[in-house]
Amino acid sequence: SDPATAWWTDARFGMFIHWGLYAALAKGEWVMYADKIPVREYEKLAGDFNPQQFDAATWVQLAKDAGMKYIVITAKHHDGFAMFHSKADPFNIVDATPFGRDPLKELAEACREAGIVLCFYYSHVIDWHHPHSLHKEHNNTWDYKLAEKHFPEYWEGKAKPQLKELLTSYGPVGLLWFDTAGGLSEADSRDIVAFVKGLQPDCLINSRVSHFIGMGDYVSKGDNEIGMSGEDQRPWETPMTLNQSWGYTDRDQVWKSAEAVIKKLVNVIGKGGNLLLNVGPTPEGTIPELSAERLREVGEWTRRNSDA
Ligand code: FUL
Repeated sequence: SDPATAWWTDARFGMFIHWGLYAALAKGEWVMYADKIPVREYEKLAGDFNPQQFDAATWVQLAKDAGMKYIVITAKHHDGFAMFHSKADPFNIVDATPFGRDPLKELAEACREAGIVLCFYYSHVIDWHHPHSLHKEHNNTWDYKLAEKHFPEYWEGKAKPQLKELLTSYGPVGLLWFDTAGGLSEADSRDIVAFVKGLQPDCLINSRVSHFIGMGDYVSKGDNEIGMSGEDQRPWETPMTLNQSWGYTDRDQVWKSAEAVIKKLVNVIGKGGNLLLNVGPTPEGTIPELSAERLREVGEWTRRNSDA
């Protein structure tokens, strides 16, 4: 096996966390796009975003209880809001909200203490807040005109500077989880991979960094997709939700039972993959109890059925 990905293939099970400003609207992480919310309106959410109940150690403990070995949290999702202190863009949780804390700093600390590997999701192509981000399909066309976009201003001015911040201020980053690369050129795909490796050579990169074949250190399957054969040539991971959405929502009540999740986990691991199981924390900063209780049950089952 490949020594670079060994820690990760050994880890098998990780926690995905979709947390952002969108939690305030409780309609999932695509709400800005779905409802065509103007940037100036969306920004107002930040003025009230104050997740006082956020406690990094509690989240990390839950991951541990579930038997997870790494955490991948949305540092920036498609809405463009940075959940960390970014000097490259003031639209971030420290500068734009009354909360004023950097949850990624606190998570980095808690993960280090608990021996959990911290990783970041970063939406590198879709960014509905920035006037110059440009994706193949999903752009903010209600605030900005496609014809006036100049992608390098976003790429050099926000995406790369923020990635540099993530790779230089939070200690070792286990992996960067990129997403929705539609429209990204092969040159820019290679550029971002080289940029990340230049800053942290050991940081893994998932295949969604680019639509060009074979990029990244491992394959991200489709959302909730497990795959059939178990004959994959490269390490892979299934990103999966507990209900039907990623970001916090108050209307999605279709939950997988703990038993169903255990079967998925066994299925994925049996085929040689990793399972990245998602939770969508609330605007108050807590992991919904329905999710937490399922994760704890999964961990209990694993402990009951292992001799370790
Ligand atoms: C998708 C994204 O568009 C979703 O919002 C979510 O992050 C999922 C894991 O990947 O492609």
